[in-house]
Amino acid sequence: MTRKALLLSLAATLLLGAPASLRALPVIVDVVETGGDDERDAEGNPFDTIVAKWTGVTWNRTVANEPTTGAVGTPFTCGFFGEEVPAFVDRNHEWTGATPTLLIPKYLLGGEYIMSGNDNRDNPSYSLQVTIAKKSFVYMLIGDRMGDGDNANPPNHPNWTGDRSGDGVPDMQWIVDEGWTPVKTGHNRHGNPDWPDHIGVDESADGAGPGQGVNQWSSIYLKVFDAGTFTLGAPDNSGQNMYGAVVVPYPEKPIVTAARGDLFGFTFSILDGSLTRVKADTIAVTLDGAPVTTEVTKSGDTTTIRHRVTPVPPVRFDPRRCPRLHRRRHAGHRARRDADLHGRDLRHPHG
Ligand SMILES: [Ca+2]
Ligand SMILES: [Ca+2]
Ligand SMILES: [Ca+2]
Ligand SMILES: [Ca+2]
Repeated sequence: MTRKALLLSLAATLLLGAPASLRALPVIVDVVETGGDDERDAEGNPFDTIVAKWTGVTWNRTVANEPTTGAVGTPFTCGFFGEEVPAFVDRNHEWTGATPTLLIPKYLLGGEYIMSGNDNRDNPSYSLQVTIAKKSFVYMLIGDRMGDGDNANPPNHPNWTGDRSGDGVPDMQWIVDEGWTPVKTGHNRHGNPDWPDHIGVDESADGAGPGQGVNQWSSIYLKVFDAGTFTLGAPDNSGQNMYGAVVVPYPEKPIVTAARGDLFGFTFSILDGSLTRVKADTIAVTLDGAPVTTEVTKSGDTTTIRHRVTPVPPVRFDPRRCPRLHRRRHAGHRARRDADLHGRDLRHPHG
């Protein structure tokens, strides 16, 4: 089995559950803010730190040049997440690459996101009830200074016990309690694979392009939510930037998340989709055109398919099993016999 054959001739048959009907945009269908500043002007109209907005929502600027350049009363629509999109409703800060060469992680690009008021960062009872139409990856962008005041390491470093807000609870303890996990692909400005991925914040939008004008960095945390409503808790901080939230739809069909192969076999990991799933007991694999035995296990949403090639023990060379050599051996015998006869003839011309 050649390496090329191993990589190219694998065909796996995956029987999938019946797909449900596909849903169109948007993914974020509602965000209900509680405990925010929800500021109003003298006439009672929304002003400055208005309630949270999200992708697809349009509102008229209540302060000039917030969240982007424009006069009061002109409309702004929150678009999809990407380089230099505005971060907060009451600032002209932008999300950007952590450095000019460390761009916004690809898994965030094109997601839907929530713009909240930066001045809600110290509101102890703040929360967002977020309703999503489909199962999604939800990413939290949390300022590195949160909890420990130090921009040189991740939020609430090193053990998430810091309480700078002084409420007696480690800042944003709910991130830990509710099972959010840091996204660690080595995509941080420290180049440290044990620390979460990074995104930059260009405060005042005074830098043009990725990683320009960056004043702060946020680390990225992830949790998967099914369709329905989930809650984001209080920012619980004392002066650093408010968190951001990006929602990326879960793949609808299963996707291969890992594929490793060598001369001793192969392993595939397949993540279930939100609408269709792998039925682990129906998987059939052919290799070089022939069915092969696989070990299939399923843990949560991940199906793992392993195939191991039976090791072939070293074979001792046996020339009798080689027809060409066998013929040569016999030819050699004949040659030696003829020589012996000839010699015998010479030595014993009459015998
Ligand atoms: Ca820190
Ligand atoms: Ca606290
Ligand atoms: Ca800046
Ligand atoms: Ca910028």
